[in-house]
Amino acid sequence: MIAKLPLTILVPGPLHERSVLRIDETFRIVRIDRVDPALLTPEMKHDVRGVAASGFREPLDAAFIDALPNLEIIASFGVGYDAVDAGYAGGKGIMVTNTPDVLTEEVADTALGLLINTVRELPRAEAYLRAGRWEREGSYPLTPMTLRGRRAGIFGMGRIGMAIARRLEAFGLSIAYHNRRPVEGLAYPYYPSLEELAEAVDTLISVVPGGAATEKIVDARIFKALGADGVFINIGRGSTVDEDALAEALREGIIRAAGLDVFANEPHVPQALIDLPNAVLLPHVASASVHTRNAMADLVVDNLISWFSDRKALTPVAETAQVTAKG
Ligand code: NAP
Ligand code: 8YV
Repeated sequence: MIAKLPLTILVPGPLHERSVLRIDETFRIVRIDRVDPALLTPEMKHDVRGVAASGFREPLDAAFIDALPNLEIIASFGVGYDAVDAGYAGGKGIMVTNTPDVLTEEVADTALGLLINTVRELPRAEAYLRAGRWEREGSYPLTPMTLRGRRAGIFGMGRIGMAIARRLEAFGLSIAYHNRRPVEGLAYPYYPSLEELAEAVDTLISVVPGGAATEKIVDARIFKALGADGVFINIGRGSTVDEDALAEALREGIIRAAGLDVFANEPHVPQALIDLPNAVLLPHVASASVHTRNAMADLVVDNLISWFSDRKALTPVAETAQVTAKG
């Protein structure tokens, strides 16, 4: 049992209940409804030393950071922290942490489930059974697609990309990848551009972070390169995909099928995608087990505790890796 620390942590907007409870046990917690500097009281502005937030949905930007002059650390829930201006925070000597590793295997499991559902049409086969069609009409039709002989391309061979690759190897698929830089010592074929990777494979699995560098990077050109037998799986971020181009590629047979866990404007999913029978759609559930979300929630709080007790963060993001605690 850790003694309560005389420090104020702000939770703007919704956060996993376990993080909230543990912050409340360990610190003085203050809450506002959303990430909005207009909601901060003068006391909050003065007292807040740490922020714990879901750093994916609501922009935690320069204006919000500047409104908290004594802020030392932003502990973000999730490995992706697209909405946190981590570069700005780092420039001001403010630490930003995320929740890597603890969700890697869960997300990779979901990626494989989504791939199999997409290729072998399992959600449609189940709907067929539940509608009584098996009894009335006979067997579900043979699926035109199979995993057998598929060539997988991983766009984003990082922690989760590697965990997906390990699973794909066990399933007997060949593997290639694209990152901005090749991973040292990794034997899988590397392609220096996404388009070249898409041309070389028939199953493209995207697990890159969101943000300006990847905005709509998976576009019509990439679907054309993937080709008519192509399957596109996105478990990374919806912002990386031109969704209009994807819907058109699926409708026109430019690619064969897609499995998507993430969308550009969640929780809204374009009707054009919902209408397509060759798209398998999940409501951003890749890490969403009680086990894994608890581990993520704990890591948010453990970062705060480590920062204020030992003056170091457990999982700093790249942009703030050089930030050190003052005093
Ligand atoms: P990671 O270890 O940092 O891996 C990211 C990979 O993407 C790296 O290999 C990186 O390589 C590559 N990359 C980054 N920017 C790129 C670009 N502009 N062009 C090409 N490659 C690029 O992160 P992770 O833990 O695997 O997580 C990856 C992402 O998955 C997260 O950021 C998050 O958005 C998403 N995610 C989604 C869910 C979900 O629920 N669906 C759950 C967890 C994570 P280089 O730096 O060499 O380019
Ligand atoms: C969570 C995620 O769904 O970690 C990420 O980057 O996308 C997911 O694990 C998300 O953080 C929930 O807010």
